[in-house]
Formats: sequence, C-alpha cells, structure tokens
Amino acid sequence: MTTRRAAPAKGTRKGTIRMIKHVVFVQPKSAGGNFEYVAIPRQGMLFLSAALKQHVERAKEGATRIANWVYDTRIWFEDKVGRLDVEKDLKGVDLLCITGLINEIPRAYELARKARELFPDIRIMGGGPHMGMLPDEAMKHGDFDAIVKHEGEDVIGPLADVLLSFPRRELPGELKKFGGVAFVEDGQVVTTPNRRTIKSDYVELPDYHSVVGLTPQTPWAAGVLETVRGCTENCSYCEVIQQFLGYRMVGREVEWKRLEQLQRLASDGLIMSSAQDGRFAVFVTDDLHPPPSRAVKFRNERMERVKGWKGRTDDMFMICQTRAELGQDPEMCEGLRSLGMEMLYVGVESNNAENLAAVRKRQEPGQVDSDLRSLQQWGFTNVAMTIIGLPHDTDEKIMEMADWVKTVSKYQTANLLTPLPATINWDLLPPLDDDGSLLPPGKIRPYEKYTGQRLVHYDKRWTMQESEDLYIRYTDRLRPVDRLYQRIFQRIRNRAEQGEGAIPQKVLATV
Ligand code: B12
Ligand code: SF4
Repeated sequence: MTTRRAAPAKGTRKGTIRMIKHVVFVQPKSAGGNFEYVAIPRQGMLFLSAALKQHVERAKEGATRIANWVYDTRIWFEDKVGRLDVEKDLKGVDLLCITGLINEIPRAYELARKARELFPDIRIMGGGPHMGMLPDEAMKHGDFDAIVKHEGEDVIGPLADVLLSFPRRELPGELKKFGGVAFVEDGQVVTTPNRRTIKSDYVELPDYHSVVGLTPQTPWAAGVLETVRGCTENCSYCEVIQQFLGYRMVGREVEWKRLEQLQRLASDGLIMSSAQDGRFAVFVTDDLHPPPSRAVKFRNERMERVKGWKGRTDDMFMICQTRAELGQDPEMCEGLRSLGMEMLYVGVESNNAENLAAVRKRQEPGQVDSDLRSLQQWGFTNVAMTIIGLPHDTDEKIMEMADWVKTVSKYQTANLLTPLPATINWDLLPPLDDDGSLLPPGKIRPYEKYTGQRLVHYDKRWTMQESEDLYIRYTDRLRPVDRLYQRIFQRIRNRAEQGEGAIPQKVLATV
C-alpha cells in the first residue's frame, strides 16, 4: 500500500498531517453492447467517487471515522479512454473499485486478478447489479477483498477506511461488522445481511471532475441525470426491483442542483452542445421518469416538479425513459414538452399480448399503439425499446413487429431476451456455453456474449447462431438508436484526433 504524505488537508486539526490514498474506479470495457455507453457516462462510479469525498467531509464534521487520510480518485471508463494498463495505471494505487454490467464481467474479473497478481497488497472492491447479486462467482473468478450488494454510497467510505487500515488477514473480522457485503473467510464466501435502503440522493452531486480523459476536446455526447432510483413495476426479465428495492425520488432541490451542475459542465465544454441551437443533451437515466398514472402520488409529485423545472432546462435537449401510457396523460406530456423533453425511450417490448402478459408488462398492444402515436403528436421523438425471443415469438411475428414499430417510433433498440441475475429467468432458462451447446455444470457463463444480440439460453426455436442471424435481420429492418450515438462518438473522436476544439454537433439536431 502506498501512502504519500500531503500538506495538511483543509479543515483538519492544526498539526494533523493527512495522507492521500489513491483510488481508481473502473468501468470495464463492454463486449459490444449499446453505443450510448461509449458516448455517455454511466453514473454509478460518479456517485461513488463523490461518496468517498463526502465521507471525508462528514468525518471532519464529527462523524466517527477511524482513518486519517483523504481520498484522491480517478474514474476510468474503458469504453471512453481505452483499457486500463494494470501495471502502469495502478502503480501507487491503494484501492481499486470495479463495477460491471453483465457483458463487462469477464473484463472486470480479469482486472481484479491482474491487479492482485501485480500488486498483491492493493485492496479491491467490486459491486453493481451483477457482482452484488453473485458474490460467490465474483470471489471465485475475480480476486476481491469485498463485494458490495445493492447501492454503495453509504458504505464505500467506511469500507475503504477499514480495507486500508488492516492487514488483509485481519479483514474478515472487520468486514463482518458491515451489512450488505461479501468477503472470504477461511476459504468460504460470507455474505452479511442487507443494510437499510438509503435515500436516493445520499450523494447530491456526481463527481464528474475525477473522470479520466474528460476534456473540452473529448467531451461527453450528453450529460446524465438521475431523479429517481428503482421502478414502480416488476417485469419478469428485469433486475431493477431486486437491485434498488422500490421507487424513490431524489429531493426537489437536489434535482435543481443537478441541473445546474450539468449547465456548468456544458459551459465548460465538457458536454458537447449543438452548433445549431446551442442546446446540449441530457439523458435522464431513471427507469421511469414520469411514473404511471396509477402511481398517483408519484405521478402528481413529478407533475409539480415539471412545473418547478421551468427556466432551469432552457438550454437542454432532454431524453428520458417512460412507459407508453404517458401518451394518455396530456398534462404531463405538455409539461415535459415545455421543458425541452424531446426524446423518449419507451418500454414497448413486444406487440404480442401473450408475450406482454408472460413478462408481467401490464400493457396491451392496441393501447400501446395509440399511446405511441399520441406521443408522436405531442412532438416527442420515440425510441421504442423492443425484446425479441419472448415465449410467443416466431420469425414471422418478429419481422411483423419490426414493420409495425417503425410506424410508431423514429428509432428503436432491440434485445434478444437475456437472463439476468436475481430474475426468474436466471434459474429457469438453461444457459448455453460459448459455442452454443448447453453449459456444463459449474462452468462460468460466457458473459461476453450477453449483449442482447443472441440467445444465451437454450430455446428449442432457435440455436445461438440462428438467433444471431435473426437479430441481424430484425435490426436491419429497424433504425437502431445506437447507430445515432455511434455517429456522434465518431465525430468526437475525429475532432479529438485532429486536435480541434468544440464540436459543431449536428446529429442530435436532426433527431
Ligand atoms: C440508463 C441505463 C442504460 C443506458 C445507459 C446510458 C448511460 N450511459 O447511462 C443504456 C440504454 C445504454 C443501457 C444499456 C444496457 N443496459 Co442498462 N440500464 C440503465 C439503467 C436504467 C440506469 C443505470 C444507472 O444509471 N443506474 C444508477 C446508478 C447509480 O446505479 P449503478 O450504476 O448500478 O451503481 C450503484 C450500485 O449498483 C452500486 N455499485 C455499482 N458498481 C459498484 C462498484 C463498487 C466497488 C461498489 C462499492 C458499488 C457499486 O453503487 C452504485 C451507487 O449506488 C439501469 C437500471 C438501473 N436503475 O440501474 C439499467 C441496467 C443497468 N442495464 C442493464 C443491461 C442488461 C443493459 C444492457 C446489457 C442491455 C443490452 N442487452 O444491451 C446494455 C449494456 C450496455 C453496455 N455495457 O454495453 C441491466 C444490468 C443487469 C446486469 N446484471 O448487468 C440493468 C440493471 C437493467 C435491467 N434490465 O435489469 N442501459
Ligand atoms: S418498467 Fe422497466 S425498469 Fe421497471 S421493471 Fe419493467 S423493465 Fe424494469
């Protein structure tokens, strides 16, 4: 472990010398999933980095804390800045924090193993919706000191203090005192009972400034904004409810602060703006930004907030996720349009009623059709999110869906049904191996194939190869939104390579 001495940190007691602990957060390279991830940051790491710093600040205010150092953090998005060179980039680093979605997991485990091999004393923490649900697998295939389940803002600071204060052999005794973590003791994985769910704005502002390679020459294509954690629904293929345990809105004023932060980032050139109208894109990452009308309390609260956002989003081109039934709520549609909500990612999934019932989607195809048309009339650009390979699909019905969905949406996303941890599909659908044969018991799943572009479980209708062909035929009929982001990202890269400054971005203006 390296600990460099630093000048006394601001606010420390006179005479107390604080050291700096170096922390690297890494989001591993994806195995070819959506291009939005390359062009726009994912925010988990941004909140965790801010949480570590907040932890130190709170300690200064008198909260109990055993350590006497400050945290210097760097956030490494491999999709944006390339692969971390473990030997070079982790030199002098005390703590490595790794996240990962399902297709990023092989790289996540590889990073943990390599870091341990080259720096035996480094501390390594893992988390996110995959590792948090499968700590046994993470411990077996990666080399972690601790895995955090569910959200991490409340625990990352105290946990980092402990990991860096004790020799590794003494850690199990200390880690037992934390809720919602997993670690290895005497060769066995120990998982402690969950902690309490935290406030969704436990950290108010994400830490963009620690992102490696975020400059006016290489800005984000859009900012991200979180106003809610969790979802009011419970679709069978989705992991959100298990991961976030309920729908929780962040504070009204916190939303405003986050909007102001995005404005500052855009004016510093760290989020690109359109040369045509000067606006910059903001992706509201909430699973359901406007809640469904039946969730009356949340829906009304969102309506009030829409009014409160007036004047705070003037230079933003906003994008959010919603259910189609938003089309039945004229007041909300009008409000969202008036604050610059331009693009909606709509959970369409299927146009087959039996499929929708099978996945507990609580929507009906005829209604979805008219809702999407109504949203178009309000002036929204619809991005229809679809899933194929559902129980009642056939090749023919899938192609028919492609033809229909283009009439009610300008862009689309497409995924073949993919089992996710902690969902019913995980244990129900027999997993396939890399070559499409049934996975032998005990073998790790070929996660790099879990990009939604093929079936990764046994299905008597399609082999893995056939499902890849089906995916290509289906998406060839669509206008995938992904390709829009790919064009934007390519422009950023070209401009950066040519050493040019701000990006005259016309692509979003054409949306
Ligand atoms: C927005 C979003 C997208 C956008 C992303 C745009 C962007 N740049 O943000 C788009 C549409 C591109 C997308 C794509 C995909 N997504 Co997505 N996405 C989401 C969504 C709705 C929000 C993500 C988010 O911002 N969450 C909020 C942050 C704060 O949460 P977080 O990152 O999980 O981090 C917290 C904790 O998990 C924990 N934590 C995380 N990492 C670590 C690490 C350490 C060390 C610690 C201590 C803690 C910790 O602490 C964090 C703070 O509390 C989530 C659902 C959700 N609500 O999370 C799905 C979700 C993450 N996506 C999911 C999936 C499957 C995908 C795809 C693979 C789909 C596909 N087949 O293509 C792709 C993958 C993209 C890729 N890598 O190539 C799954 C992940 C399941 C899994 N086990 O991996 C989720 C959970 C939804 C679901 N269906 O269940 N996605
Ligand atoms: S509405 Fe979306 S986020 Fe909510 S459970 Fe269904 S798929 Fe998941």
